[in-house]
Amino acid sequence: MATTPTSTPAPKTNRIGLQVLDYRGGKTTLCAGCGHNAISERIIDAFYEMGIQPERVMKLSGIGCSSKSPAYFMNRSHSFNSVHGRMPSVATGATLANQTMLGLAVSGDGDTVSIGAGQFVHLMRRNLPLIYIVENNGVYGLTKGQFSATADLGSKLKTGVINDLPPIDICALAVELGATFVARSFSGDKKQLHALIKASIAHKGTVLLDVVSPCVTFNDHEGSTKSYKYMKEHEEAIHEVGFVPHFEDIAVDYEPGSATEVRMHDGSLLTLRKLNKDYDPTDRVHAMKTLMEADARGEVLTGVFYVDTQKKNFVELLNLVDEPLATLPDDRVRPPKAVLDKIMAGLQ
Ligand SMILES: Cc1ncc(C[n+]2csc(CCOP(=O)(O)OP(=O)(O)O)c2C)c(N)n1
Ligand code: SF4
Ligand SMILES: [Mg+2]
Repeated sequence: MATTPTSTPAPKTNRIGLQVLDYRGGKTTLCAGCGHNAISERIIDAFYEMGIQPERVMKLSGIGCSSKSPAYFMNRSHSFNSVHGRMPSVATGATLANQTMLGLAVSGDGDTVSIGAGQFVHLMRRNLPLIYIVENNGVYGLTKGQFSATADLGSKLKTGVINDLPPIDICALAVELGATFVARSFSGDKKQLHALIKASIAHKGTVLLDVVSPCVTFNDHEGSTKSYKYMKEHEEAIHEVGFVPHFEDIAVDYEPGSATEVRMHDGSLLTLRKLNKDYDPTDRVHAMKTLMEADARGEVLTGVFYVDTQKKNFVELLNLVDEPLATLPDDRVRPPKAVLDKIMAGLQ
């Protein structure tokens, strides 16, 4: 009897014809269940869905388990592991050398606000076009779990040591310093994190995404305030986030009157589902107050705290030429001899 030939369905592709496999990286060497692994998965999905050419992405990180994670996604992209806490200067240099690239920085709480605090604050105030994800577990996971500068007051290490210093709230710091898209999520909140990363890709200034990401080996025990259990009990979303890229049909699933829409630089819309009907993500003072009040209540607020799509970014401020500086020929980057001679003559 003749058999009917069966055709294998074509693999699913995104708007630039790539498969999700094209966005994957090496096999993770992080602990099974580490929150950082879940964040890598969300990065893969978001970049695939947004149809970003992997070769246009530069992955930047410092040192730590979190900073190792760029090896586990988008292995067709460019990548640079800097010295511990010094990634912001590498990111700044790379972005200025080639502004056509999309910078994706992944760092840890230690890398960002312990050893790296000095570099971090200047990065935030420059509003460099860059997505900066902090995989925040409150400890130095890679060096066996010492407290970082985001560890909560009174939280307990596996060894029984209690933290007696107040934490740095990375989101409040970023809002204060001038970042123009500041949000928090939780590594286990698939839907919210996915939407936030997609929205970040469309923003043209500094995105600071603080993602609470439990360290299952050194910070997931009773007494820790960055554990899965603690987060599940204390997480409060300020609004439901849905992101509608401009190249997809706008699927509306919100009740009129209960949503705030923020138009991104590239025309995309960020839809914020407000649970708290008064929350306005464009009000910087209100963002600071909201974060401080949540802190006083011991709550972990998630969602978009602050968005400013009007402020000039660092590349615009410097008024750079459109072509990447890295590929300009010598005669376009060096002052002509006549100009140098004139300067020299003026010094005599
Ligand atoms: C100059 C320098 N100081 C200290 C270290 C040791 N060190 C390596 S990673 C790390 C902390 C990493 O913590 P975090 O950024 O929170 O990443 P995690 O491992 O928790 O993801 C430290 C202190 C180092 N590598 N270099
Ligand atoms: S030590 Fe902690 S942060 Fe590092 S890979 Fe393991 S679970 Fe993740
Ligand atoms: Mg850490």
